[in-house]
Amino acid sequence: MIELINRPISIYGVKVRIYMDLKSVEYKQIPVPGGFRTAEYRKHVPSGTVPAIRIGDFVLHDSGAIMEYLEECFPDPPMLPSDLQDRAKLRALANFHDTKLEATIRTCFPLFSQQVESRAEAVSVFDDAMADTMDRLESLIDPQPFLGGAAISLADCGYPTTIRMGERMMAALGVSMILGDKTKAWLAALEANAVVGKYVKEYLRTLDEWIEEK
Ligand SMILES: N[C@@H](CCC(=O)N[C@@H](CS)C(=O)NCC(=O)O)C(=O)O
Repeated sequence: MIELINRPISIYGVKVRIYMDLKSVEYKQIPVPGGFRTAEYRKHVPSGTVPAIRIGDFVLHDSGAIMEYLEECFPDPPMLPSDLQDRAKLRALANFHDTKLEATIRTCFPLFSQQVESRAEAVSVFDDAMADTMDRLESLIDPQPFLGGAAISLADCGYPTTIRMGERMMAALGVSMILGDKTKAWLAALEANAVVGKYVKEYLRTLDEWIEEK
């Protein structure tokens, strides 16, 4: 049995869960052994990050590596195309989620949990960074209606929840996310999928509770 070590607030955890459910991969979600950011957890998962999977003695962190590993274990239905250049393009799009979109959204977390000296200025810097990131995303994608064509691919899985999370956090800070037309149509197609729609709704409830606590 695959154990998925996860926390409900982890956007990377939701990405892996969407992927696993779309593939019908069986797994059991378990809480972080020893607790999040503890020395105990790092004995189990040295990177200290969630999500991670455990299959017997085999432990793997990093959502992208986990999905690539599972894609090789469970090739059907394929969630990466067979053409090498198409595969490479989709991997680059999947990485843009982690290295640019989520990375930009992450910069606003301190605005929720710490006293920031010049709050209005910090929000404005964040707002500009998000506009730039969303503009890059709009130029990068050509959804048909998904990133790899008619079926949801591995590269699609991270985006719907993260975009909605960014939108919610920006609204809580008094600014708005600007979505391009291609991004809007792609998001609508993703959210129309029952698995994706369910996870996005569930995640936004968890996020609202988190924002409320801050
Ligand atoms: N690239 C990693 C990022 C995972 C990540 O940053 N997870 C956050 C929670 S959403 C985390 O575990 N942070 C704890 C830490 O870095 O100490 C992935 O794709 O799994």
